[in-house]
Amino acid sequence: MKTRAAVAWSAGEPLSIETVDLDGPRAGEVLVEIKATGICHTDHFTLSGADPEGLFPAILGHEGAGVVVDVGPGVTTLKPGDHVIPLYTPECRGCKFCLSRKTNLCQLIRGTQGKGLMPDGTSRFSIGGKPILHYMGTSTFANHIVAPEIALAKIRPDAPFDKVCYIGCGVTTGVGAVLFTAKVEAGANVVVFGLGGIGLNVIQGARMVGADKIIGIDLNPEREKMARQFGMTHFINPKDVDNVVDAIVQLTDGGADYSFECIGNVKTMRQALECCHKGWGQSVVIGVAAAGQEIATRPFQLVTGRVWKGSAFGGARGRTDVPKIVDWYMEGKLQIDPLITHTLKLEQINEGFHLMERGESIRSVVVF
Ligand code: NAD
Ligand code: DAO
Ligand code: ZN
Repeated sequence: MKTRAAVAWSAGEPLSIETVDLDGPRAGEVLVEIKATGICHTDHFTLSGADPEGLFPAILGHEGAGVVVDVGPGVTTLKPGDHVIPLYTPECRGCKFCLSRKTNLCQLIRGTQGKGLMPDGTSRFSIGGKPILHYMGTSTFANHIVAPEIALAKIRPDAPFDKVCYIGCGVTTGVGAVLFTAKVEAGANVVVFGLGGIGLNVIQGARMVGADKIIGIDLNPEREKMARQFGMTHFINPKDVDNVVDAIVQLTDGGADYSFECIGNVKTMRQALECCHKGWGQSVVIGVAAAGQEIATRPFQLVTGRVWKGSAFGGARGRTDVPKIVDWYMEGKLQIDPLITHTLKLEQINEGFHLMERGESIRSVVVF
């Protein structure tokens, strides 16, 4: 079939709207009509050329929602008409990683997904016979995609696509890091570095679990208002204090119980660790730093009980947890609507990237 997509022909170039050939689903695969997709920082990172693993030409996008159109042989858990969210972290429930119950990083199709290919080693997208690569196994900047069954979460049919697409990355990454990775308990003091599309969701996760102080850190003063609406109790702009770590330690009577780095900057990753309480404070790295960057601290920070860990996709098991997060949104336990600051047509997708670069959007969503 033919579909429309924003194609990334090469790094650093704007996306180009093209008519693309899409082969139908093979064994274990599903054809999905994408109804809406968010534009995330990570798409920007790859398109900019800063992502060492970025491959071109490709169809980017990893934060979508849509409807199943057709299924390939052997697909048992989805049928045409089902509403789904594509998962860049699949959940096969059978690999060593899934069975460990210690991680959400399913590895069954990791090798081919990282190469921009379907599990059989080929691409379903092409233009004029030339293959176009998939991206993160999702490629939600296309109106139709083929994805493995294990990389699709079935969601309730009454959830609005233009809002719940954000659960495909940002919401789950932020809220999940609080609930599934850190397992923050009620009454804890939480610090969030970076109040963008991820950090604001960490803040609402912290509020959901009943955190006490929720301290937000951002260089952009415009972020304070929205963060307070999501549950932030204190705001620190690093420009306004001599030492951000000292300011947090003072505010929390010794340090944070939990901190989350949602920027991708190795300097703030260090601050996030060192602002944690001696003996038990945990710092979770969510931000993805540029290629070649390394983190540093004095090892004594760890010897004296602080814990440094990371979180991918909020530690969520996609097929199990994403439908629950959609339910929480539909039940009013989570806010998404105020975070969708811009809704665009596919033809306007490059404007979505510009809004992000200028710090003017939290989330832009493309509706097909
Ligand atoms: P964003 O650009 O929307 O937000 C970043 C925020 O950090 C902005 O508000 C900015 O003003 C602030 N900031 C920048 N430098 C700062 C500094 N030195 N001190 C204080 N504040 C500063 O980005 P986002 O979409 O929220 O993504 C955040 C990070 O999370 C990115 O690195 C992204 O790639 C990563 N990410 C990780 C995962 C994961 O699973 N681990 C998933 C999605 C995104
Ligand atoms: O299993 O080796 C692996 C990689 C899993 C991908 C996790 C990606 C999380 C961070 C990237 C940002 C996603 C938008
Ligand atoms: Zn698995």
